[in-house]
Amino acid sequence: MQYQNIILEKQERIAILTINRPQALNALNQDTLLEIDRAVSEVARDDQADLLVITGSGEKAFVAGADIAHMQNFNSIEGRQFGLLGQKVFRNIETLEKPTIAAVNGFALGGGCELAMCCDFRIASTKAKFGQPEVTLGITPGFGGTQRLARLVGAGIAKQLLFTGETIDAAEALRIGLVNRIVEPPQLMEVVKTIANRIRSNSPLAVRFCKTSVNEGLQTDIDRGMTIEADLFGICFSTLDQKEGMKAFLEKRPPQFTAQ
Ligand code: CO8
Repeated sequence: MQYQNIILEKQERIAILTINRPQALNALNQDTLLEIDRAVSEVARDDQADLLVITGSGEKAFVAGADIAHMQNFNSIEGRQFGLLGQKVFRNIETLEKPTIAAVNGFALGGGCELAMCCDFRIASTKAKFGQPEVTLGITPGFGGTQRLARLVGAGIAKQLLFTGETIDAAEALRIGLVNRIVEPPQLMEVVKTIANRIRSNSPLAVRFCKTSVNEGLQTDIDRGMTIEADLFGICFSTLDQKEGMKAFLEKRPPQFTAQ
């Protein structure tokens, strides 16, 4: 499929989606959001793609936010529609039945921080910077930022970042748990691919069930969460991956998972 604002490529069964508008620090306008959505659907259908990595092109930015020039003259209906579009696209990434990793190579502000947060986890370069500066522009986050930031780092730290609009560096993002690891810029994609390959060596079904269990469990009470976990745990025993994983362990050899 042809894209103007993003690049979708595959390296050893890892799909890499690069937001590619470096002249606007990869800011998200409507066309870019629609292309991201199409690309995510493409990855969902692609049997040769096990995992999705999202990153930004150029040395400076992951994504510097929603496109301010695009939003400047919105009325409230257009604003709501744009917010709903971004929310839908990001929710599709969050619920993709394949693991997703944000490789945050630079500024991840506003919609960029929100894009990173809808991935399963974030690995950042030491040059990355994070923030939700919307209040400095007279708006609130609109692509899930108030919801996901509070769930990820807790309500107190989320409110401080949201109310001040301050930008934090990668070390602070690591300290508050917004990112899992920081690495020197030249090593970012290599480290992300190493983690991706480690995930790929495991049962795709079991990994997918872990993702579903965490995501759905976070939206409910602990008792319902335990039921979700027990149901998925039970289903594992109807899969060939479980038979192979346990057989391989007992035979002291690496497993050959088939996602069945
Ligand atoms: N939108 C549009 N263009 C942008 C954006 C953006 N978010 N960020 C940067 N650019 C453009 C600049 O206008 C500039 O263009 P030009 O060269 O034509 O003048 C180019 O990218 C380079 O940027 P700078 O010259 O500003 O680069 P600096 O290194 O000086 O600064 C910063 C880098 C600090 C990242 C700075 O560009 C900046 O502050 N950007 C804006 C960050 C921001 O406020 N992001 C939040 C946007 S709002 C949002 O994301 C809300 C999401 C939910 C929307 C819901 C809608 C209803």
